[in-house]
Amino acid sequence: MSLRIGVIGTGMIGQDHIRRLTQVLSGVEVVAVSDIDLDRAKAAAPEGADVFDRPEALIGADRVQAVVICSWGPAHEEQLLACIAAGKPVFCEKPLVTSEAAVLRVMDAEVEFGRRLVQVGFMRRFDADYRRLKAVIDGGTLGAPLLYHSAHRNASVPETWTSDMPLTDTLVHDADISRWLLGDAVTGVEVRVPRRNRRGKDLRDPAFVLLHMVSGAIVDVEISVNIAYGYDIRGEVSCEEGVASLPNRPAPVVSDRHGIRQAIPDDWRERFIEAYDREFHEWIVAAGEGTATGPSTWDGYAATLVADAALRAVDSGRLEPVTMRKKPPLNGTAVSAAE
Ligand code: NAD
Ligand code: ISE
Repeated sequence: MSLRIGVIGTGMIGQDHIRRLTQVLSGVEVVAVSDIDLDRAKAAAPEGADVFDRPEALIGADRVQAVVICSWGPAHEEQLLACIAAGKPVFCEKPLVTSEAAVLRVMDAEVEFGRRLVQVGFMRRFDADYRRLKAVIDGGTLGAPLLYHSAHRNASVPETWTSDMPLTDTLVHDADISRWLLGDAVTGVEVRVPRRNRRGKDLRDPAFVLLHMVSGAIVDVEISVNIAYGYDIRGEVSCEEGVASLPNRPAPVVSDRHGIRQAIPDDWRERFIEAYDREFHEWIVAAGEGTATGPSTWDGYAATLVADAALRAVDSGRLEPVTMRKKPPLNGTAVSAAE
């Protein structure tokens, strides 16, 4: 029997996830969609799916067994709380929510419900290259990780982007993958904003972020959201006895009379296509059992605290501390003993 799901938010990633849920993965059926832009929801709805103008109506519908949230970050809290109140498993795109106060409300609601229901869309953890990189670090042959260099480059972002979003919407991926990759926790954040990219208009772009980890390791992150040439994600970990890196691009190397080159993806849809497929495959299995797997509310909480600290660090110019509360056992396996 297929898992019957409803999708809230039918913009760029909502449409891409509907495609994978209807054309790539099995054991799942999209039976409902909702968007504040009703025409967009109607256009994205698979045949036979109900279209709701209110997300709460979709969440409450008997036909809907589990929910996928792809609306804007500030809308996530209300929709997550409604899913938890209805006892329905929910996959929520990152950022889980956009403030510490909101994430604590979601975490408390899930704990009170008594079972994991929420999975956050940190798809990098499902990417084969990141998994192989983590296996090398965890294998210990290079010694302890000391530095992690993370480059997160987007060709462009929509006109609607606000100045905080490179830190609240983009940096959260690097915050999460750093904790997961290094098995460590973030204890403080610094941000430097160098000469701005003129293509980014009023955006704080690029941003250079330092994450101080509990072990003493340091992560540097380049956030560029208007770099024109493509979507380029890089990562290199310097350890005590060697260095391990993501392959530059998992794409064929082409040699011809113009030289030697490798294609660069346009955006996240192409670069992480297999990772999204895998994260949803695992989510569908867990949601079918009435629960969630992978990145949890706790991981969403950790990333939210880093984004909040980064915003404070922009204003203060100082190292801003990150202090996490004690982890409730329910919220998934901790990535580090430091949490
Ligand atoms: P988008 O603007 O293309 O689409 C968002 C859609 O949500 C729009 O159609 C909008 O009308 C709708 N919406 C907004 N508020 C709503 C509400 N209260 N109720 C119902 N619908 C609402 O944006 P997007 O790029 O598709 O991003 C959506 C979410 O997915 C964001 O949280 C973003 O950070 C995340 N995202 C994640 C990844 C990833 O790699 N994991 C990639 C892209 C986007
Ligand atoms: C987008 O929302 C994503 O999550 C992408 O993975 C990220 O690279 C991009 O910067 C965000 O805008």
